[in-house]
Amino acid sequence: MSISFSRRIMLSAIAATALAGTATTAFSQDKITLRMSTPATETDFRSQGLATVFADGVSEFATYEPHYNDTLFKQGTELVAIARGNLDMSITSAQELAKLIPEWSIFTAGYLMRDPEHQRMVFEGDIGQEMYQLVEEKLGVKLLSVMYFGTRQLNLRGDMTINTPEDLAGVNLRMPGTDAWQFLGKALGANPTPMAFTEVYTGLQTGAIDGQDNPMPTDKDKKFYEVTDQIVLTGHLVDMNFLAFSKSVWDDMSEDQQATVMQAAQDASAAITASIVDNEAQLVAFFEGEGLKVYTPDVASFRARAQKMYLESDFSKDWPDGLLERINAVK
Ligand code: KDO
Repeated sequence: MSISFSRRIMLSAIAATALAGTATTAFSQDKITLRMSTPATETDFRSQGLATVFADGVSEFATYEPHYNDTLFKQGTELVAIARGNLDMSITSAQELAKLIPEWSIFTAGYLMRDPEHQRMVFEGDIGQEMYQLVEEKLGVKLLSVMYFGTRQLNLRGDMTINTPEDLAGVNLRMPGTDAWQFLGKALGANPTPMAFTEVYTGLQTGAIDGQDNPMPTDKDKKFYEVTDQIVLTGHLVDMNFLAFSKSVWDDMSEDQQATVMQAAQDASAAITASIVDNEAQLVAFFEGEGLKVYTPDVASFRARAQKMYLESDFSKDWPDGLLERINAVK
């Protein structure tokens, strides 16, 4: 696919402005530069999938420029940066979206999604279209695709056994810093402590926190197993991320380019989901080999407490009418 002549002229004009320091999307040699910021590492499955499948898919007219480990924007500031025109892309979450659009907090609820397939069907159907539209209208950010990020489990220091939420009383559990994440920590029975993702390893190593929650592929990638003793398979959140894209960059692209970007995002997300599902299946054995205790608690007691707390919370007042039932009915 080649870029049209008139578009090339327009891009050169924008490039001149960018040099003057006022435009934030940089263009070089007729190619759009798509700057992506994430707290994730370069070896994370999402980072890898985007750097290969997405970058290759758009390479005729765009250069994908990822920034890892919070080096460009801090965790949680990416969506506002995109909305203000300072960033082109990020890997965002329902929790980040819920900070800006309260209706989205429904997707932050523990024990809502059943599995990656349920997640995919919800977001690739009517519900996804409606909720993506809300983000576009309210924020000027396009969500291109959903990807499975893994199922979140507890990962703790110490040799206590966690069977029910009561066993987590007083446990300082690091959760990411938004209200929705902190509430999830409380719903599990723990004492949630906010901390940036990039500081968690040191927090565990020094004992500043007693544990953290993440999907097992992330625990492996970040080497959290080196500084913890157990993984409790609560499966409290079938976690997902969305590829967030600047609507103004999108609107400046031709229809062909938009279709190519959309396809590349969906292909990359499908590849990421498949690799995470595959990796998760192997990780219990890996962590046991590293000397961690891995076990399943009384999941029903965690589910019952979390579901009750969410339904009684202020979050649920913002959930669109009937959406919970519609999500549950997707099969
Ligand atoms: C984390 O901070 O624990 C978290 O897993 C939260 C996710 O929503 C997401 O932001 C993720 O970090 C980052 O992408 C880094 O993996």
